[in-house]
Amino acid sequence: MTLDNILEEIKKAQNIVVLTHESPDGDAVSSSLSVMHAVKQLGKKVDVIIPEYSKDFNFLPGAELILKEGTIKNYDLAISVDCTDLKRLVGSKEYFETAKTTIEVDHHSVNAMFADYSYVDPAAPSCCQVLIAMFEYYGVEITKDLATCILTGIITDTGGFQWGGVTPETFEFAAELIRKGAKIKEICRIALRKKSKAHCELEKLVYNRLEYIEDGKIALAYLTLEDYKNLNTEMGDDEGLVEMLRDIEGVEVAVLLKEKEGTNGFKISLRSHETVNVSDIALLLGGGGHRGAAGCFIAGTVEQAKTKIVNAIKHELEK
Ligand SMILES: [Mn+2]
Repeated sequence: MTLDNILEEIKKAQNIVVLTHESPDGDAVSSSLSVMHAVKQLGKKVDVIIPEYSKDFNFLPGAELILKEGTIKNYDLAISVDCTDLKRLVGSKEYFETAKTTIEVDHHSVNAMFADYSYVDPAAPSCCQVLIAMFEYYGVEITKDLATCILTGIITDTGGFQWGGVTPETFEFAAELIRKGAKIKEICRIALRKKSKAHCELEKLVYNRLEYIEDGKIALAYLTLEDYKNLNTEMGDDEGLVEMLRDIEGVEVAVLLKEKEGTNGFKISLRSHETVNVSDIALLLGGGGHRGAAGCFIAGTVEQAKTKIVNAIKHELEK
């Protein structure tokens, strides 16, 4: 069984590296640190490499150990978490490619199964929930630090137990994590609700540029590199903006176009209430994600990107 093979590989390895996707969210950073805490219990040397992430996650136990680069070149074992395919391991891909053995743990329904051992549970609402189920199977001790990381991943990827995929099991895991010492109030305050001032300024811009298309079924806004520069933004400042558009009355698909540095194009974030499958729209344009949350990249000017994404959404709405 894959789970047994994974444990065997972890036990065999001397040097382990943990990697996650680019623009890491709360689940990505939390999953990485959760694996680190668990693997350390087995007496292993483990590096967590995340080239860039929001400083908001620095409250997570162990965050001070996150590295920008590896301490060695060829790890015995590379573990990727919360990542759908190799090309999303931006900045850390080389460590995955040069490792002797590779493992991936994920919860995205579209996953490239790119490791020697892929353990993917698309029914789980966060990668951290897949991990806690694994850790229970392995008999890993859930310390307060580990509990804090896992609960943060579950809370951030479910918007505080609100989004799709949350099951009674999610609450059972959460109850157990709180019993082990995770502080839900603190996690929600820091990882879920806290907004930077730059975020509020971006929010203003998004509301100013908000366009309703198709009788208000599509809500669309964009942000340019200049906006980000003018506001001196940091990574994570634009978190939650596309969800804000999704929650407007009558909106079925929310779209936020974010100009991406060095690409001459836009990163497109799509959200829905899951009645429209935005993952299908993103897939058509070379991206991916979940039924209610997905993304892709479109090259060109803001007008060109807008036309392309709106046409793809219209096509999906007509289905
Ligand atoms: Mn996730």
